[in-house]
Amino acid sequence: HRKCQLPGLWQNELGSLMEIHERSKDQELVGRYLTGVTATTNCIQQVLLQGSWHGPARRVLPTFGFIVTWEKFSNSTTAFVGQCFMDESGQETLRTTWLLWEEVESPKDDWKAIRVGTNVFTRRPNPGP
Ligand code: B9F
Repeated sequence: HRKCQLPGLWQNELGSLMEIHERSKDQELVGRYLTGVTATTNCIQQVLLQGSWHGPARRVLPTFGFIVTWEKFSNSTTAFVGQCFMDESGQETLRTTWLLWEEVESPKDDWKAIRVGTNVFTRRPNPGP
């Protein structure tokens, strides 16, 4: 049966959009991330995402990880890890856990640098030309 695929357009419960590009033969994951939420106003911009996955031919329900650096907003970085799932109708979802490290002034402040959470992404139809 059909394997879960990472390439395409995805949206999570926060309204964030990500576009993962097709990369034949290797495990490379590259694309663009457009967050639906940000602490800074009027600054919602797309940034690069990069990672790797067990695909396309290797696993039916592949795990993956990718990094987003929010250079347009601030000096902070989010790492997402997760797995692609498929229901009986063939609908794919990505279940992820993320860690966000926010810039702090000194190592003594590292305790307040981290935020953690989960995001579920569902596939969106690719926009037409
Ligand atoms: O708003 C974040 C930010 C970083 C430093 C100042 C503002 C950047 C965008 C993060 C988006 C997160 C969520 N979006 C999503 O799709 S990444 C994980 C979530 N999933 C204030 C200080 C640190 C955070 C907010 Fe900031």
